[in-house]
Amino acid sequence: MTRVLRIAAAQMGPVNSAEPRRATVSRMMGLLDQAADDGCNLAVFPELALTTFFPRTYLADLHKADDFYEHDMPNADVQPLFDLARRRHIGFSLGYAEITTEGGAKHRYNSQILVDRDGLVAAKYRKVHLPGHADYRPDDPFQNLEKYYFEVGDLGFPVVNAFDGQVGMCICNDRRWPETYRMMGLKGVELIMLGYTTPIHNPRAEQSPELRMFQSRLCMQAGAYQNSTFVVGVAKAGREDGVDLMGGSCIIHPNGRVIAETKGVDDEIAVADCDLDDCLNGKAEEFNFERNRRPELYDGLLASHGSIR
Ligand code: CDT
Repeated sequence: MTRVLRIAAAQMGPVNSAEPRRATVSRMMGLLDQAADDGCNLAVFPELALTTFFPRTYLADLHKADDFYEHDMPNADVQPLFDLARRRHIGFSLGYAEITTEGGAKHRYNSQILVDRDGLVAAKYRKVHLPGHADYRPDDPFQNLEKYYFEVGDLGFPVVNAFDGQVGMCICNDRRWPETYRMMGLKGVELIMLGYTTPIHNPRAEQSPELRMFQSRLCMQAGAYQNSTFVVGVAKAGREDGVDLMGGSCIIHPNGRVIAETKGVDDEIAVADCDLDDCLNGKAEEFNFERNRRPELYDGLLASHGSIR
């Protein structure tokens, strides 16, 4: 028996602030159509796919940022993408800024959803590892205000049964944390979909674009291998509102190898056939958690700040 899913990493070029939501959605529809033409069952879009990466800009009145968030999902602007998915019988995963009102208070999350082949939302994830800072730093040439614009996700790391397998999601900075993969690995994940928006320069550290790309790949490949799962990492790339974002979207096999990747920094898909049964051997042997993990010796892992003696 095989469980082959043909997956498209649907990388997007920049989404500049001036671009209307509907124009962005129509670009995504172009990518989804391409993926469907290639026989894909599933396409994965980047983090905050519908807008510019607005946490790089400070708005003192948080409510003035409301237009960057989706109040409902789907909504009138993105409904055509959902309709296309249903018509072409292809699923997708999409990152977006979510605003919701609970108990009379507004909550904002950096979210990602999985939509099935009938155009229905099958799962949702809210980003846990928010990089950057919550305070505006006027002397800093580079703001990353994710902690200002978003709360830490409150849904944990769900793994759901979908597309014939065990499927989970995470978002951008989450990919740098082994806990992200292991939380899903312990639930038997076979496919992790993640979108990212990563500047090619880090002004706070002497890092070449090559080193930053290496680190991005390193953590995704290690996460795939150590949990015997496919990982699909998808970039929003190119020069967005004056900031250069890395591309390098890729599909990674449970053996840790990259099996498909994008070449440029614009709208582009990379496609691979992913047999979810390829996860089974690693889970049964080398990374048989039941047999080979030693949780009784990992006590301190829940300590927060390097305080283990
Ligand atoms: N979006 C996001 O999480 N980006 C971070 C950038 C950190 S920039 C120094 C990332 O980990 O890629």
